[in-house]
Amino acid sequence: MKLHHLNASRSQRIVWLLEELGVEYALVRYNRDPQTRLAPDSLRDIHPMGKAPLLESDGHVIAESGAIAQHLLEKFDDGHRLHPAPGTPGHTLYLEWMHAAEGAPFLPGLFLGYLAMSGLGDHGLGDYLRQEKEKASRCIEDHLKDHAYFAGDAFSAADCMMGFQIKLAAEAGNLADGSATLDWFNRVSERPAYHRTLGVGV
Ligand SMILES: N[C@@H](CCC(=O)N[C@@H](CS)C(=O)NCC(=O)O)C(=O)O
Repeated sequence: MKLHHLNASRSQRIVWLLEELGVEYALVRYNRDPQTRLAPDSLRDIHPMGKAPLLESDGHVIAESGAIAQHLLEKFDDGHRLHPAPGTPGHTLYLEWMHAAEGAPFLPGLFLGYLAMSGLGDHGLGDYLRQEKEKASRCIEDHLKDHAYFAGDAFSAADCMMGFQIKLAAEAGNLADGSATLDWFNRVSERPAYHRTLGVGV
C-alpha cells in the first residue's frame, strides 16, 4: 500500500489513520510550490485531479480522504475499534463528522484561504465566509463540550478526519484557552499514533 503525501495537506488525516491502524505503508512525498501552494504536476500522473491524499491499494488509486479512510477501515478495522458499527453508540455521530470534515464546517475556511491566496482578501464574499467559519467553530466547540470525541465517548477515524482543520486553527492561535476544542486537541495530541504522524513530517 502506497500513500502519496503532500506536505501541509489533508493527507495528514490518512497518515494519522494508518498510524492508528498500525498498518504498514510506503510514503511517497510531494512538496507544494512555495508560491502557488499547488502540488507538483507529478501528482497528476497518479490521478487526474493531482490532489493529495492518494492511496494505491489493491490495484486501485483512491482519491478523496473520506473514501480512503472508509477503504482503510473496511480493510483493516474488522473489530470496529476506529469506526463504530451501524446500530452501536456513536455510529451516526461518526458518520456525520466523517463527512463534516469535507463539508459545511470545513468549506468556509477553505474558501477564505482561496480568497487570500488569490489576493482577494477584502472581497465582499469574505464577510459571509468569516461568519460561516465562526458558525462552524461554534458548532465544533458545542459538540466537543458535550462529547469527549467526535463520535461520542470513544476516539474514532472521525477525529483523524477533523484533526486537520483543528490543527490548522491551533497553529493559527485560533483556539481559545479553556475551550473544549483546545482540550480535545491537547488530548489527541498525546496519542502515540499522533506523535508518529508528526514524526512523518506532516
Ligand atoms: N476533497 C479532497 C481534497 C483534496 C485536496 O484538495 N487536497 C489539497 C491539499 S489539502 C491539494 O492536493 N492541493 C494541491 C493542489 O490543488 O494542487 C480530499 O478530501 O482528499
